[in-house]
Amino acid sequence: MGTDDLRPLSRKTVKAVCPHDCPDTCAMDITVENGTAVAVRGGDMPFTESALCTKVARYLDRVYAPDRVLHPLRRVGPKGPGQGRWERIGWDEAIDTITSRFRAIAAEDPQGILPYSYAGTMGLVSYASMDRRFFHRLGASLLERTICSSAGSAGIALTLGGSVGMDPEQVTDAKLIVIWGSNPIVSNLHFWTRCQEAKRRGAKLISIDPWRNATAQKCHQWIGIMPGTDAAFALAVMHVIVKEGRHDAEYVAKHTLGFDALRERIAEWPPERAAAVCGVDAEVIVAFAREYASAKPAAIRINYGLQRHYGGGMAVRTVTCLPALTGAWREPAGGILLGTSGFYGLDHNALERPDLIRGDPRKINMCAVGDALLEADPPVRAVYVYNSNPVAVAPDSAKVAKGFAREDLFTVVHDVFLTDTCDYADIVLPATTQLEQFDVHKSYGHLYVLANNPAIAPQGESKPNAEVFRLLAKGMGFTEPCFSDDDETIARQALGLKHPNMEGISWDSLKEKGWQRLAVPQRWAPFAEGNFPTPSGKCEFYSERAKLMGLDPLPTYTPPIENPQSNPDLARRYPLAMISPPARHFLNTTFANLAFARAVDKDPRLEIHPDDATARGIADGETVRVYNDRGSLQLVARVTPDARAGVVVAQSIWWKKLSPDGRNANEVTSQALTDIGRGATFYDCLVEVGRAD
Ligand SMILES: Nc1nc2c(c(=O)[nH]1)N[C@H]1C(S)=C(S)[C@@H](COP(=O)(O)OP(=O)(O)OC[C@H]3O[C@@H](n4cnc5c(=O)[nH]c(N)nc54)[C@H](O)[C@@H]3O)O[C@H]1N2
Ligand SMILES: Nc1nc2c(c(=O)[nH]1)N[C@H]1C(S)=C(S)[C@@H](COP(=O)(O)OP(=O)(O)OC[C@H]3O[C@@H](n4cnc5c(=O)[nH]c(N)nc54)[C@H](O)[C@@H]3O)O[C@H]1N2
Ligand code: SF4
Ligand SMILES: [Mo]
Repeated sequence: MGTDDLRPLSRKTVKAVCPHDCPDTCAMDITVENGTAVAVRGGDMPFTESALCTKVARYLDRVYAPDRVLHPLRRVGPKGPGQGRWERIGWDEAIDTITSRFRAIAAEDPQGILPYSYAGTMGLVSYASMDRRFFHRLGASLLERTICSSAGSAGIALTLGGSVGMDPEQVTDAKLIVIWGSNPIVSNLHFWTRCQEAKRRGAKLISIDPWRNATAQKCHQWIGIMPGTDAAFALAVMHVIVKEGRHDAEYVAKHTLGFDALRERIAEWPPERAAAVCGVDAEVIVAFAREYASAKPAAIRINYGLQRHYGGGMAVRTVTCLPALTGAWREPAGGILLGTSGFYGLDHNALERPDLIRGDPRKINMCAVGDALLEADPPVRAVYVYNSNPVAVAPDSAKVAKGFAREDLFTVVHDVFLTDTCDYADIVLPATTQLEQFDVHKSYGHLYVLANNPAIAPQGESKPNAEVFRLLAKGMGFTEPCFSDDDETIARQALGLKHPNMEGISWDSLKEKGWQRLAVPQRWAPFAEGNFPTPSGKCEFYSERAKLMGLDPLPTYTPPIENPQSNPDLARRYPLAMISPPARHFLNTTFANLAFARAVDKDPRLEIHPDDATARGIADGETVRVYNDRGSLQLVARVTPDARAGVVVAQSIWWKKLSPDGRNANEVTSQALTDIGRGATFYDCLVEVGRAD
């Protein structure tokens, strides 16, 4: 028996938060025994209902993974996958190496330095605080963080005024739930449990999605539309509703702007026209319109899947008009939800200190990082990657990898694991996991604020993001007091704003309680009486701001860049529309390296409709090649009508180096940006598929 076993058992439960990029932002209770985390459970926060999803229930596999990066590393071999040979170095040497390179570049032009980060952790401290201060003060290029939600956010802002919507907790009382471009069993589990409760109480569930995903399989109806055609569908639905006088004339008159103009626009969209665009029967559109207008309350859950197309911003703007037309906003269980983040009043200026920005740095769009690394002028000379894995997640991956492979580029990656991006790093820094750091969280899928308390000591020599930026700031000689703020001070600053929804919420109360609901009513119908955060205070069918942005001021259909209508020649060569939505046991590329997650999915697959498979002589289980002008990858075919005809589905996001041919779906996706919000167009992607031989 070792001496450790004779110690009295110290056992505690720590209130934490799931850090991942997921709308549920769950509360977690961590059981710690003698300094080791032994159990992770769902916390008592109402939205979480004490249950975590299967992947985060295995969070300790991540925390205690034997292949975690635990020390700073310096690359001693050539750049690229399979090449990396690492040499352990100390933190002092790592910080010195980075700051001396940054100093030399900054002396000529600090815009040569590019931060690259996204949502590896969503905590306000780790996501955007000390890091932003550091790069602002440095005068580095500014990164447009648009890889996920910016098109939808910009689209919904035109119609509703911000990232606001119905309270997802109320959906249990809905009579109709439309799950539109969303797969909540995979990506919004705790919303789905509420949909199931509504179903038990008699609600009808309809999925509108090109893919009969896990959720659609459990809905009463699946409407399998072609990718990128949602706006056409919604315009025809509005056409039917207004033509048949099924709209809520009183709500429309009081709380919307531009109904007459909208009426003219939707007159152009009889169901037959939309049916041809969307690839569904006109009768399906008519029946849906009647059902949607008559069900009370009717809830729509849209997710970000439907805005990953060129017309994605306008699609979200257009779909979002529906609940005002039918007055669905009158009830707490009615309306539409894309995200809730606009309800929070957090002090992002205090967190990020945009006032520190030196000069007028250029902006680089993260979705086009491949082109930026290869073509930007003046060139990008150093990249600092944290909270992200661009070599695997950014589109047009061959260009991204080629950019990162540049011998003259100095690359730092701060991560928990040796990701695909680390293969190109000069210096790798070890990151803590959520169990090893302080943080404070908002959510984009509910209405609570949560505190994350550290449960265990940092593993190895790992450090949280903010700590590394404090060291870098010191190394650069930045003397502004904000560079000495500790993590709790930063959390306190985040909550320092006077905002009606934040009343009674402070860092101290939060740290103690673990979570607090925003100061809004329990049964809340935010727009029952209008009060939209638009300039007019109304739901804007007509948008002056859209006009000023050079856009159509009315809802409209903007087709994908890659489809038969916009590019018939391309569509002849590459007739299949490929989408690559989230896989259940991965979170983007996070978890995709862990044995439990890989055991479920085994090989990366391509779901293809039997008609499309037969036409190409492809049998179920065969290895296929997916290709277009940007690149190609190998996948295993799953022949299934769950992918609608004309559409192929490659669930994502796999690590490239853990895939059979070292490639993932982003080999074929495009760097083109959306109509509004300069977002990514991952699902605006035509391909051809053939047998691998
Ligand atoms: N398990 C798991 N959860 C995740 C993630 C993950 O990778 N795995 N990723 C997280 C992230 S970063 C995000 S942004 C969120 C939300 O991420 P989303 O990308 O919204 O993901 P889903 O909710 O899976 O829903 C996307 C759905 O949109 C469909 N779709 C694609 N194109 C269209 C279209 O043009 N029209 C319509 N109607 N549907 C379309 C897809 O087939 C899919 O079913 O999920 C988060 N949660
Ligand atoms: N083909 C295709 N591509 C896609 C998508 C798709 O649907 N299809 N979805 C897109 C979307 S919606 C998104 S949001 C992006 C996601 O892109 P990313 O935000 O890059 O997501 P991840 O791949 O999960 O990478 C996050 C990395 O951050 C690391 N990390 C976690 N916590 C910390 C921390 O505290 N500190 C540091 N330094 N690192 C940490 C993780 O280990 C992980 O390697 O991908 C996009 N790419
Ligand atoms: S990934 Fe989402 S559902 Fe899973 S524990 Fe985290 S917040 Fe909850
Ligand atoms: Mo995302």
